[in-house]
Amino acid sequence: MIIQSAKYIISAMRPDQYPKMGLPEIAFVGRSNVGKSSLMNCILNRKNLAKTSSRPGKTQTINFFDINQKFYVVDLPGYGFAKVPVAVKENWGRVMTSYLSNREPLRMAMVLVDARHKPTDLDMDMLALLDDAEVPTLVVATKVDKLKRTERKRNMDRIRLALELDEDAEILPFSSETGEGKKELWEIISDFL
Ligand SMILES: Nc1nc2c(ncn2[C@@H]2O[C@H](COP(=O)(O)OP(=O)(O)O)[C@@H](O)[C@H]2O)c(=O)[nH]1
Ligand SMILES: [Mg+2]
Repeated sequence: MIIQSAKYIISAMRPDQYPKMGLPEIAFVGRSNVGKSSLMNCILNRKNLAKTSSRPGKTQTINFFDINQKFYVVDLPGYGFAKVPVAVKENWGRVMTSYLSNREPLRMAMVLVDARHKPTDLDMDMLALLDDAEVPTLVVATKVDKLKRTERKRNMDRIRLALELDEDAEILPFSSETGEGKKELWEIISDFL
């Protein structure tokens, strides 16, 4: 994918603020600190379009980016950050659920999990929600540069098992440090646009 333009459009808190252009949308979800902003910056060839931060739990809105005036990349709030008050968490949950289950232009969701760790119940809940909403998903294992070659297969198997994925379901290894997986990710996104 050649990125001719990547433009921040809006941080939406309510459905009436979502773009009304009708362009197809690709959403990115995952736990706080999983590397979502880094991945988005990496695949869009931008240093700081999606704000990266070592302080998790910062993105509380649904952020839309216009790519090539052809589609939107959608950054959803990271989940599972302990230090957020329950009321705020519940609101994020509602915001996310409403977007993911009712958004007509949504073509696909990338579910990011940290390649080093076993996925959690929250990741399972997210996959179940997407499954119910009949949104196609791809599990992306982030930060693979932190794994030794020998750990790779073991960790991918662990993710597959924990998320109850089919044996032939793809898990895409990704690193924003090395760019590994970037080309493959774009190929998959292009197929769904
Ligand atoms: N080694 C390595 N670190 C990463 C990678 N992606 C993100 N990080 C680091 O993980 C932390 C969280 O990244 P960020 O993109 O802000 O996560 P987000 O909360 O999911 O948006 C930051 O310190 C990043 O530098 C990666 O592919 N490899
Ligand atoms: Mg982020």
